[in-house]
Amino acid sequence: MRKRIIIPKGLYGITGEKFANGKTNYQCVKEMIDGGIKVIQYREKEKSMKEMVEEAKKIRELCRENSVLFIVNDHVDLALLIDADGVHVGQDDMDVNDARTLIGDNKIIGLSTHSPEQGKKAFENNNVDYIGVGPIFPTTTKDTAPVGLKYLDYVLENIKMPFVAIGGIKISNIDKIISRNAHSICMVSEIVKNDNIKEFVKKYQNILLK
Ligand code: 3NM
Repeated sequence: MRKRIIIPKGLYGITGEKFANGKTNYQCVKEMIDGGIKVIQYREKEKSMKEMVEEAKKIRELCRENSVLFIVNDHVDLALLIDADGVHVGQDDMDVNDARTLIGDNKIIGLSTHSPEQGKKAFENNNVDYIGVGPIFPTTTKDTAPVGLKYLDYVLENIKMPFVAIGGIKISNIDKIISRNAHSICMVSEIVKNDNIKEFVKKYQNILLK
């Protein structure tokens, strides 16, 4: 039976160019890596496939040079094309079993989950390496209603697999996630909006990995 691939603990970085005050996805990823992040997801909802291929190839190389895991959001074809380390899908994207057939056993598959039912189903399917758990707080980055800390607490109690706490996580509320000992934590807008992304990431990696 296939063994789950464990994603790194600490911060899980996702691109979010429209919140980045003029910085490109590439620049943001570079700063996140300089700050010590170990996993990056390329998430891009606004560019053409042609633009995404060009950009993702460059970011893929940057991650490879720095031994940082590189995961592509939504697009299994793009992940395959650029030999990403994995793909992250949502509930309405390609089914994880089909994604596994395409991408093979040695790549990472992440699945967004928003309820105990979805989390439980993901846990029972060993094609899923990790789950996204959220949105924990209100967010404008994704059009999904917040599930609150209740679902996070359910996961901590019942779902023994790696997960990323996500959605509306900011300096003002991250303590609620840190104190619960989440496997990894994602902040999209809160990271990329910083003038000094590197220092911000470094600070939280130190807190999370100590
Ligand atoms: N996925 P921010 S919430 C990309 O719950 C994404 O699956 C979510 O962005 C989920 O940190 C989310 O800016 C947006 O709120 C996270």
